[in-house]
This record gives sequence, structure tokens and C-alpha cells, in this order.
Amino acid sequence: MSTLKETLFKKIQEQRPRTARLAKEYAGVSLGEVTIGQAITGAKGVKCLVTDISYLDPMEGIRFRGMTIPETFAALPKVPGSDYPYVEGFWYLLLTGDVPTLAQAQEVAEDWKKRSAVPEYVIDVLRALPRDSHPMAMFSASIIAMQRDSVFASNYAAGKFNKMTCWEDMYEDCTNLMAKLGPIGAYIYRMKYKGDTHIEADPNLDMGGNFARMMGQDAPYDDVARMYFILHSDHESGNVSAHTTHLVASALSDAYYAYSAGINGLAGPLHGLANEEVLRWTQAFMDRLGGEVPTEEKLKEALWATLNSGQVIPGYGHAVLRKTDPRYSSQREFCLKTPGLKDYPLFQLVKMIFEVAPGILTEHGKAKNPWPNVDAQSGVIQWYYGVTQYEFYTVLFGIGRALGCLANITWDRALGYGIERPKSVTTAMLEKAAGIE
Ligand code: NMX
Ligand code: MLT
Repeated sequence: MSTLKETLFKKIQEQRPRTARLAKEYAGVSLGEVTIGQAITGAKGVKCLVTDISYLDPMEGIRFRGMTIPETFAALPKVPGSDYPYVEGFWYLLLTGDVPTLAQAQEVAEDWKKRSAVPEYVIDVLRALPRDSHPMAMFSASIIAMQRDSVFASNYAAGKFNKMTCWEDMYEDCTNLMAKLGPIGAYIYRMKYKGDTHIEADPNLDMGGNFARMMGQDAPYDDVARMYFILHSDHESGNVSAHTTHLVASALSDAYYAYSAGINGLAGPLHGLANEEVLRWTQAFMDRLGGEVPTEEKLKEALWATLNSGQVIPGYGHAVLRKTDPRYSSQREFCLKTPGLKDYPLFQLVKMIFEVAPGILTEHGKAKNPWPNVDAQSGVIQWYYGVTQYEFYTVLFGIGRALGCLANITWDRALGYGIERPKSVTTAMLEKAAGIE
């Protein structure tokens, strides 16, 4: 049986001539124009990034290596005794484009276990931070602290940089990081919210199982973790966390510099922090109603009040999607099929918002997409299983998002993508292009 790294190398060798041919013979082919609007409002729709790891169709939603979310969950080998796949097998899929066998997924799981110990100095860094630091700041700090262990940076400093083989160092860094992020997230959680008590990993468990264990959560939280990490993994390359990671890595910065920067982008309320904001919003609203599920009228009033105060409705809208996010639908299905959760008041409210908010956003007339995104549905599941500290939710997103970001920067090195450097123009140049005197 070939290892993941051997299979990846084979795929890289197959892919390189395709990329080289496009860059050499077709570099001048246009992929479209850039408008003034795109230059001012965040380059939305500008086609200037390349990835084969996932693709986002505005109407269909995400496909991982060509597979929809239900197809991905169905195809991947499952953890024994669970209906959910190995996160490690999903990493294999993202990196190679092949669905692994059970044995291949388990081999990755064993490899991650060997790499999963969190260095003592990371614990020291976390403990030195004020305990009320945001968990995303703690998460980012722990990643950047590990830069001293970068295989890529150390070989580069030793003069061993080679364009054709440097992907291997990136692969080592990314795998080391991937194996440690779950334990680091769980450490932060228990340090901040569980009286600084900690639980050791169990060598018999997979990544999702160990994350649940180290969080102090019983089954089925292991399945929730597996589902979460896979659903949040990748959303093609233009989203803030993936793009930031890619951008920073394009300077030949190593995976630690790149992903801690990606995490900093994920921490913004328009991006990953929206899952925290959704829970903040719904909880504050429920509190005002004394914990009762509101009437539709009261809900409409609250949504309008949010909009009229100039705030966004968190968890709704999207830069690319123009329909309900299939990651939202997947988590909604999880809630609907889970006894207890199905009738849980907070889920009832989330369901009600889904029925009401798109109509209000349409009437409001600003958002191009009135439908819910992944963040509108993720917090309620955590809350139900007792993870009620909603400022922690974006860390969960960040553990999952690493799968996509780190698979992408491994391929960036393998294909030798260039340092990113778009051109800026001045306002006067825009006015001239617009024909404004
Ligand atoms: N509530 C109120 N207004 C909205 C919303 C919303 N949910 N979504 C978009 N708008 C407004 C937006 O602020 C903008 O207003 P203005 O012209 O005054 O600047 C206008 O509608 C046009 O924005 P769009 O082109 O539809 O959206 P854009 O692509 O700029 O931004 C989001 C996309 C996702 C940042 C935006 O929809 C939003 O702020 N949503 C709420 C926050 C959220 O859920 N973020 C999570 C995204 C997913 N993730 O996990 O990263
Ligand atoms: C994501 O998962 O990154 C978000 O949905 C935002 C995006 O795709 O732009």
C-alpha cells in the first residue's frame, strides 16, 4: 500500500506538466475583465486564484474534489462504530483527490497520533496570555509560537531550498500542524472554561474521537466534531482565511506564519466569527423573551431592529453563494434527525429565523443573497451538547479550516505558484477610466 505522501507525489508529478503548459503556452489568455466595482468592493468574482481542492458554485454550493457534501460523507471510510468518516481520511481526499480505503485513512490517523503532542512551550505561551484573551487570539498565538519547529524554515535557512522538492517540507509542516490543532483547541477550551483541568489523548482514538475526549465531551460529540471539521474545511480559495493563508505562503513563509495569519482573518465578524455572533444574537433575543420561543411577529421586529441599527444579520448572506449553503442544510439535517435536538427551543428559533429572515433581507433590498450560510446553524449544535461558550466556536471553525488551507499551500509549493502581488491603482486612475473629468 502506498503512503499518503507517495500517492501525493504521484499526483503532483501528473499535475505539474498541466500547470507548466498553461503558464508557458497560454499565459496571455484572458479570464475576464476587472471592473471599478470589483476593485473597490473586495475583488469579488475576479478569477485570479487556482485550486483543484474544492470549487464553489453559487447555486449548488461547495464540492470537495468534485464531490458534494452528501457524496463526500457517503464515500469516505467510517470510523468503526460511527456513521461519520475519519477526518484523517478526508485530509487524504483533499490532498490527493482519491477516496482513501479504510486502511489508508487509518494509516494517516496513526501518523497524526505520532505528531500530535503539543510542545510544552506552546502551553507556556497560552498560559502567559491573559485568561480573558479571545480564544482565537490564543489559537493564533499557539500556531505562530510553533514556527520555530518549521521543517521548511529550517531547511531554507540551511540553504537547502529546492523548488521541486520543497513541497515535502511544507507537507511535513502541514501534517505536524494538522495533528496538533485539535489538542491545542481542546487545551484552550479547558484552560479557559473548565477550571484549567485537562484530559490526555487516548491513543486508540481517531482525531475526531480524541477531540471530543480532550474537550470532555461524551458521544455523539465525536461525530459532531468529525462532521464540523469536514464541513468547515474548505470553500475554494478566495475566502478570507484561505486567501490569507495562500497569500502569506506565497512569500515562501512557512505553514505556521501562513496559517496563523489565516486564523486572524477567520476571526473577523464578517467571516468565521459570524458563528459566535449568531449565538450572541439569538441568546440575547431569547433572554429578552425570558427563554421562550418567540412569535413570528416578535422575531420579525427583532430582525428589523438589527437591520435598522445598521448591523448585519449574522449567518445570512454570502459573497459567492446565491442559495442556502449546503453546509447549513447538512447541519440542519443533523438537528432534524437527532432526538432531543429536533425539539430543542434554540433549534426551533434557528428554524424560525430560516423561515423569516430571507424574506426580510429581500424586502430590505441590500444583501445579494438572503439565504443562510454555514454559521447560522453551527452554534446551536454546540450549545445543545453543552459547549455554550460561543466565543470558542470560531476555534472549531479554525481547526476544520486548516484542512483546506494547509492542503492548498502544500499544492501551492508543489506547483510552484508565484508570490502574490496584484496591482493597485489610484482613485484618479479610476476616475480617468470612468471618464470623470
Ligand atoms: N444582513 C444585513 N445586510 C447584509 C447582509 C446581512 N446578513 N449581508 C449583506 N448585507 C448588506 C451588506 O452589508 C452590503 O451593504 P452596504 O451596501 O451598505 O455595504 C450589501 O448588503 C451588499 O452586500 P453583498 O454584496 O450581498 O455581500 P458581500 O459579498 O459584500 O458580503 C457577507 C458577504 C457574508 C460578508 C455578508 O453577507 C454579511 O456581512 N453577512 C453577515 C455575516 C456573516 O454571516 N458572515 C459569515 C460568512 C460565512 N463565513 O463563515 O465566513
Ligand atoms: C467560508 O467558508 O470561507 C465562507 O463561507 C466565506 C466565503 O466562502 O467567502
